[in-house]
Amino acid sequence: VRTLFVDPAPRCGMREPYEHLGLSSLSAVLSEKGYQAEILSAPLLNDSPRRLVKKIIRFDPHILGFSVKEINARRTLRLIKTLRHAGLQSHITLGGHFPTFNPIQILQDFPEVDSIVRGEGEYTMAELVHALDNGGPLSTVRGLTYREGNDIADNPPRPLIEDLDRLPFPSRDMTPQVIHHGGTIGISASRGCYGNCSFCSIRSFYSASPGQKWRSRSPRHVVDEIEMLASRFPQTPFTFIDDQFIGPGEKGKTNVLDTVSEIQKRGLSIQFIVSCRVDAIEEDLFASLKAAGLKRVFLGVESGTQQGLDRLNKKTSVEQNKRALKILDAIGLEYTIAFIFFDPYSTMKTVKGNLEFLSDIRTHWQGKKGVLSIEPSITVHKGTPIERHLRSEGRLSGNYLGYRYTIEDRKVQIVRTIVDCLIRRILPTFHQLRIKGRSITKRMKKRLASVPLRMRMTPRRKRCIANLKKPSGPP
Ligand code: B12
Ligand code: SF4
Repeated sequence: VRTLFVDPAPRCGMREPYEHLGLSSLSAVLSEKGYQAEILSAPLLNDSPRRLVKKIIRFDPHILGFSVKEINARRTLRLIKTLRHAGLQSHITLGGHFPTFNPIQILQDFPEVDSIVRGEGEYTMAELVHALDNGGPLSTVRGLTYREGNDIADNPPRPLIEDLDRLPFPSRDMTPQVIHHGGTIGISASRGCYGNCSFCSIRSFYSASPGQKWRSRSPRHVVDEIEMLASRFPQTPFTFIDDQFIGPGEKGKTNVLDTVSEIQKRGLSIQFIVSCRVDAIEEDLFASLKAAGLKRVFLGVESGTQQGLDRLNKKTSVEQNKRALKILDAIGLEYTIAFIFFDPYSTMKTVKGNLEFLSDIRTHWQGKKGVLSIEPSITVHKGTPIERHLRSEGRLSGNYLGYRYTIEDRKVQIVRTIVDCLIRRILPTFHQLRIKGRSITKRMKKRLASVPLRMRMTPRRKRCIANLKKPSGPP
């Protein structure tokens, strides 16, 4: 049985190339069980949908699996329709966060899709392949939602994988390509997060299956993989994709310190990047991490006002935000600050507060060590607390393929529209040009010229402007 996994995301000019560790892990498990599996990464190969269709049809897999994030959902479903029109007969299954939260709706609305793998996919996918290969029943495959005649069957959830050390190391077919394009090696030491931020779907994703929500591999197992990769791909930095590199409580800290000492004991000279919450930043801990090769920290600062942090349910304070940056500066570590400028409840006061905060800390992010990564406004994902809130307030429009909301305070809504346009459309132009460094004026003119045009023309802008013209007051 030939299985083809596809990452259908478009290439984003601002982002480093990456490997899809979810698909690499699925592919490794299938190979371990004796099945042939390959991965097609559209962002890595810079494949247009048309080229992707051609490649998939040429491959002609028995089973075709797409990894779908909400942002890529429409694109993927369009692609699948085109594949079916072109006569593709494969069993098409979807996995990842977006399908996990919307399995029934997708199967109802898109007859081209045969099944959905919910939650962690390794063992569900292996059983699905086995059942399809042997004509076995799908009703016993836990974690699977599938078509049964005209009905949709939603099997019980599969418990989370208890011992992550039992999984084979992810396949590394994509790694040489990623490195060739200047990317880092992705590695996963744990799954899940102990936070419950209102905009994030991690907690809901892992809570949909029974079992412990945060799990880590043993330090020795992680360093075994690092050692193997460091000898295969010397000099390439690693990126830990863990939601929280520092796990909860003492166990989380001990785990990290054990990993550090294992790296040092084996004399591995590596560099790595991690993500964590601001309340996990401790001087001693991060000094040890730096000694083991930590190069950059991706920090979830998110807001500059206490009101904003509370609304996002970050369970952190503005002081903790500032303290974390001070510690990283003192140790001499580089960092990227993740910051969300607007949320559905933003007021002029919180917008000003955010600006003041950014201006307060600008010595950090304007300096050599810091980079500011602004998400102009929250994207509402299915399965998040903020989605439930906005829905209960009747403030969500759109559907599971993409939600929209307006900010209550209309002045803030205007500022958001402008900032959105600046950050999503204009700034990327400069960024891309700096990276690629070619035909600067030509591309800049083209890009800037298209912005006001698009603002006037798209239906979304029209709706947005119509909303702004409505008299203010409670909606
Ligand atoms: C690393 C990462 C990235 C990297 C690399 C992405 C990648 N595809 O690997 C980069 C930086 C590029 C990235 C970008 C973005 N990301 Co991101 N990312 C992550 C992160 C932190 C880890 C992903 C990972 O490797 N997990 C570990 C592997 C083992 O798990 P997995 O990928 O979920 O795969 C498992 C299952 O989901 C399932 N599965 C997944 N795909 C498939 C497919 C099939 C066929 C099957 C059967 C099963 C299956 O089985 C896998 C094995 O168990 C996750 C958070 C998370 N914990 O997952 C966010 C996350 C996936 N990202 C998210 C978002 C929103 C984005 C961006 C939109 C951010 C932005 N504003 O630009 C972009 C989108 C880029 C794009 N166009 O696709 C959201 C998705 C939310 C949603 N509901 O769709 C997440 C969940 C973060 C969050 N806080 O909510 N991301
Ligand atoms: S701390 Fe990060 S990963 Fe955890 S819930 Fe909050 S945003 Fe999500």
